[in-house]
Amino acid sequence: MNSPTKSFFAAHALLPDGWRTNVLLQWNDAGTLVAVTPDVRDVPADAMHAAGPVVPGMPNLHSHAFQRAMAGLTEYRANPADSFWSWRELMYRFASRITPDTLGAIARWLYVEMLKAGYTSVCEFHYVHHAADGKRHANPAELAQRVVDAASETGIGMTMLPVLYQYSGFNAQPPRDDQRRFINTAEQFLDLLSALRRARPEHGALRYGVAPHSLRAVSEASLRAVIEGLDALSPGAPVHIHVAEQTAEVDACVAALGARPVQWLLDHFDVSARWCVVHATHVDAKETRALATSGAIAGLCLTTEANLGDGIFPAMDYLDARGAFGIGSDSHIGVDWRAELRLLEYGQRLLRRERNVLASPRTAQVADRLFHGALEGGARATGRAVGALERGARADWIVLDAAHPDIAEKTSDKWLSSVIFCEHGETPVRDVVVGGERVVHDRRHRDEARHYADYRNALAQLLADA
Ligand code: NGQ
Ligand code: ZN
Repeated sequence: MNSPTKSFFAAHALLPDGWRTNVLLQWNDAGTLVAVTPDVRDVPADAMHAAGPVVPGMPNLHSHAFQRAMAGLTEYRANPADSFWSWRELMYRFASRITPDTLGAIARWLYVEMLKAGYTSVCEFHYVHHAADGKRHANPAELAQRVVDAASETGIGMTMLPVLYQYSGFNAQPPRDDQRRFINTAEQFLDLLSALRRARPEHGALRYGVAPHSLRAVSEASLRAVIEGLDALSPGAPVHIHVAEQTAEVDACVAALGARPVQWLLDHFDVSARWCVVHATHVDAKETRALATSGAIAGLCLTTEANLGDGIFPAMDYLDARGAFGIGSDSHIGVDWRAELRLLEYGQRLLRRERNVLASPRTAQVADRLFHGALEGGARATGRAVGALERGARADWIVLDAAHPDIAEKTSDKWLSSVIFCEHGETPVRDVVVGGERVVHDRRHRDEARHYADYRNALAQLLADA
């Protein structure tokens, strides 16, 4: 790769032990940090200099890339009881028009937006596999491969999680016609994953895992089979699953399996730190504590959960129980980790009519606690060495704009609070480096004009087909 230099000097950088000054970041050809040294006196002559405070890049642990192109198209009341489920009808209609070319163009633009926001890794929960009539592509992994290629073309780190989807509901209800694009048996699914891994092998910026869609969409046997199949390829790789996003799903799960979804999962699987339990919105007090203790990551997608009317995750109780969490932009109604973290706190404030609810006895500033928590949990959900500026981690970071009105004149202990809770004009994210390469400079992605033009063409085509 053609990094202009392999060392980077920051007057201020957020390291695992807090804000440090005069930090030298050094990385190798593979994009991995080989040294992170605070308080340096001698800065190499060829080191680049940061234009502002440096913080680790944020992992985005949940994305359905194609949904980016329908943001803003479902904000009207289409029927008397508009809900998640009626949104899903519109979403399926939109999904039915996606082609390999339009998917690639949407994903490239989405990843440009993510990078500009400071997301440096994404976990793609990818379930549109086949042609609209359900016919498999000559390469069964065609669509997933387009998404993987979009990540490498734009420069974002990726965890590709092909989705296993079998049924339309609990008790193995057959898929609907508009779900045919998603369907595989466990065996077909593992073939797809293997084909993809052969065509696009793992490297420092690419990892694979699996995503059984939800307890209503897969059987217990195939959930086991795909985890075993994954372990044969890549032991301990990430497993992501949607759970308990909607109360109707909880009720159906109780009726079919005799337990609430999170409880059932904890009782039947060895749920551990490799698991990312996406949403987990509807958990009772016992599930909240048990999920926290399991080490699994709660994949919170606050702006989407608000947009879809899912409900409010019991974040205070979960964090009190030391639960791990990360954030995802999911349906991409917005692509900004700052908004996700802010809403995580604001949901609790509105519910409890208090302020600074998610502070902890050790970390009085909510923003600091949430930022560090989302880095750590998000990183684990990626299964990649990201989320911290330390030796052995990927060289992924954000340079904030020192002159931004929410940062200027303040001391470093107020920067995260200001960046996360304030929203004034342009983003404070100025430059973004991924794997040691600067992909965003002065708020512009290196190829943004081209990817935007392609996105507009794709969107025009999808809307014309509507
Ligand atoms: C999805 N989206 O997989 O895209 C889901 C809706 C479903 C979100 N959960 C589809 N936000 O749950 O069946
Ligand atoms: Zn999702």
